[in-house]
Amino acid sequence: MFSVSLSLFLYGSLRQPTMKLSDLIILVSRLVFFSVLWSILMADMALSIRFPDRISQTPNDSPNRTLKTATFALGSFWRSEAVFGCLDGVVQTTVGYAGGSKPNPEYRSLGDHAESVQIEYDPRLINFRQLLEVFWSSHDSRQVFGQGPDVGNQYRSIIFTNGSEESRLAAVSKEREQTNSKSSIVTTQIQQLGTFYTAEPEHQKFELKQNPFILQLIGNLPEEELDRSSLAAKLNSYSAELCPSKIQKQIDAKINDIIRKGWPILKEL
Ligand code: MHO
Repeated sequence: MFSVSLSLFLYGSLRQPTMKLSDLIILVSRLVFFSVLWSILMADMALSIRFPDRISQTPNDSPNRTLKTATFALGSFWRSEAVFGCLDGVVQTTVGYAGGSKPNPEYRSLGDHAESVQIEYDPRLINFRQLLEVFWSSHDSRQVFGQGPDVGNQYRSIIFTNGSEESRLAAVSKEREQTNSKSSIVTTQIQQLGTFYTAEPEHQKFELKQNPFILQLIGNLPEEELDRSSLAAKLNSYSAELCPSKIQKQIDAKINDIIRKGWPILKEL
């Protein structure tokens, strides 16, 4: 395409039998113009070939990073999921049942399990210690047999651990919490994670599902994608107004921007 237009231009100029100085100047400027264009084109191609990884990737797409999981129980899992979903470094959140012995628990018959949230996170961006801080500051670990208005054993407070280092960190943080709580007893249990039973689909991203407008804004993802999506995890927190206020405002602005411009789909934040 490029060569064809260049030939036509040059042919147009050379075709005239007698060439005046002004024609020569025009011809030379055309040549310069096309050489510059050609160099830009070549440089661009060379760069794209040399650096294919310059194509921007969200952390979610990167195949080789190692993710870790952490599991907590801190009351209703609808809220627990929203507590963690907005944190930087949290990639995915899932609600389920853990901490008991009943096989295959269900929402209406969860036996001795506790409503829990499992968090998949990138340890380069957030660590277990920081997740523990969020855990302690997001519920009342001294409340007996329930959390907030919810009464029952299924709402008890638990830190589930994977291995001895996490158990140590959990114990240290609990001692600190107990010291700060003075006379009232911190009820939180610390236990090695056994089986985590994923809860029914209607409990996943529950807060987001109360917000059909945002669901539509992200393209009415099928359940499976919604469960895996870090964008959905963030917007689940946003819908529960549990993102840090700065992020809450940023998301407000982004959504307003989309509404104003009429772009149909929110892909990333
Ligand atoms: N207070 C909540 C508890 C829900 S939960 C997932 C309710 O509306 O019933 O246990």
